[in-house]
Amino acid sequence: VDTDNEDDDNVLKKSMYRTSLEALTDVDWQESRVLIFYTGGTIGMTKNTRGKLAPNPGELEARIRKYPHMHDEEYAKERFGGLASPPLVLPDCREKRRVVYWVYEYSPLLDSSNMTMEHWSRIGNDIKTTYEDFDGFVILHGTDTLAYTASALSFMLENLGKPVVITGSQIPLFETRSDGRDNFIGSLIMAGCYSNIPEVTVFFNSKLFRGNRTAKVSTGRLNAFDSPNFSPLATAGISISVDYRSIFRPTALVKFDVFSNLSHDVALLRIFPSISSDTVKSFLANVKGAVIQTYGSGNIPSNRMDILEAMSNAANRGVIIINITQCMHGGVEAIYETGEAMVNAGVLSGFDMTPEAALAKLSYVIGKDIDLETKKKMMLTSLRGEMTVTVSDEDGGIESDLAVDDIIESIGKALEMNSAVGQLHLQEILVPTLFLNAVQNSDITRMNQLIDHVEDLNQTDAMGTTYLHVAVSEGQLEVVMWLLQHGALVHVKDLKGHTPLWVAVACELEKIIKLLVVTGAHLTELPTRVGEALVSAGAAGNTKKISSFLTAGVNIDQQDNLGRTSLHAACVVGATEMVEFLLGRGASSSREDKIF
Ligand code: ASN
Repeated sequence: VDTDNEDDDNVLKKSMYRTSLEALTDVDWQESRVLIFYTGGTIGMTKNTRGKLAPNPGELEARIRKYPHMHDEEYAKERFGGLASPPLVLPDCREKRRVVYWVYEYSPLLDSSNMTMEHWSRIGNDIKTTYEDFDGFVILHGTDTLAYTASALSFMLENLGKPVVITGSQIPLFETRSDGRDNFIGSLIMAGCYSNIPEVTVFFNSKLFRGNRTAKVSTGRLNAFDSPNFSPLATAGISISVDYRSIFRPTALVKFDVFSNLSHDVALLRIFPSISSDTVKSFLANVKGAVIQTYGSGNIPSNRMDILEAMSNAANRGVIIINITQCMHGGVEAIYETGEAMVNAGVLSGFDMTPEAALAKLSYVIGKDIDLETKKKMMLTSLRGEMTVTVSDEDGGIESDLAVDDIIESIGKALEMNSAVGQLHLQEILVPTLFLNAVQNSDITRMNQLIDHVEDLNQTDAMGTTYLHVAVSEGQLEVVMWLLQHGALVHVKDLKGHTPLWVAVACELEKIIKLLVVTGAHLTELPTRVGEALVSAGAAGNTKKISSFLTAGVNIDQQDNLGRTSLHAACVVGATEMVEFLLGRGASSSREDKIF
């Protein structure tokens, strides 16, 4: 991304990538667009004259262009040959879409040890600015504080519907032996080709982790990151295998937004044998939120009334105290008396959160303008899949739906597929078919019965169509709402590049369009393509179609590639009513086309 021509106040502007974005012509459905934020870290460093690793501003993009593993120059020339600063293109990697990507370099580039909460806000706000223009985002980041950034962004990016993948490396990208290339390429693939993983994730050493579950576990190994309490979301072997059942998806009917008013008044204290009262007291005196790392499953010495009193006093003053374990694996459980004392002192369980996630969550929750009780409730709720909330046995487990199990079992028997593997395979085939049928028939009862068996609610068929595309094309508002509330994503495109919103506009479904827009949907078609559709609606006198486009957020004066607007078209055919309608909705009568 060319930043030189701006009145460089170090702020990301759409104009930096717009020209090349708009150069993507009709065939853009075969491509996905990813924006890389290069914040610094070893991945882009080179050795300076003193032999020390340091970032080198302005170098990364130019060097990537020379590496055929990371950039397909031939493809780029053919597609973007005429552009002054063409985007980069990932060579073909056996995925359905080609990843076209842009690099936005931060200034200054940072070793991640120098990063602060302000940098998280900057990244968050940059994602907000560019959110509608890209299918996914990659953040190149130093590894030292990467798990903190990943945790913080997972909370700050509210109702995220697109992939945000953070990566870095142990050895710089351009060294002959480097983990950087695999991490870089893997992250681009995940951000560009897996729009059904709408989470803040970390891609490192062939694994995709939920960001707020990660920790840096090694200074020297290439598997520098782990997610001790949560299995990877995806693993890149010969092919990429995704555990769709674990994906966290937004279910609220609201738009994506970024919350960046984080509180700085949080801190972490690790209990150790014979820790002094004064240490605990002075620590708690200076914070609004405290994470206490205790022994084992959440224990402190039960005879240390001084510590418990200090905590209880702080909790009464309104300090939110979270108990997490010092162990690398596992979490806080109320099984020992020594742990119960903490609960009685008003300390909340952080379950199996990592220290990074606990601190980031506290800082996010405390920054909110809500009352203390709601803040505490939020701390005890898994907001982004950051912790496993253990439910006591009395509440019972999830009961499997016998009706569905029975159907699968009896079909299995009829087909003589009696092994467990055979049954599982059958389930993988049958459940999507049964669910699709329920969606098509607006059978919400059936959908409710099947949902726990559905592996990926955003799964696509051979045409790239999702359940949401289908429900929209059937015009069933209730089914669309049900799907959105269960995690269906508004941004997944079919193989023609259309999102469910385009389908809703094409079918002129006003209420569904409104619902999708409220949930953050936006048209992704080229503006001139939208212009064409407006022109033909204008010529056909189809006011309903024009209204649908307007509800979907389209500018009434949008021109096609010949510069025509719907008003031009209506005038040419003498559709008086349409002309009145358009003028009444604010159409401009002074747009010039390129024809006359
Ligand atoms: N010190 C570096 C950083 O965090 C470490 C790395 O990226 N591997 O920026």
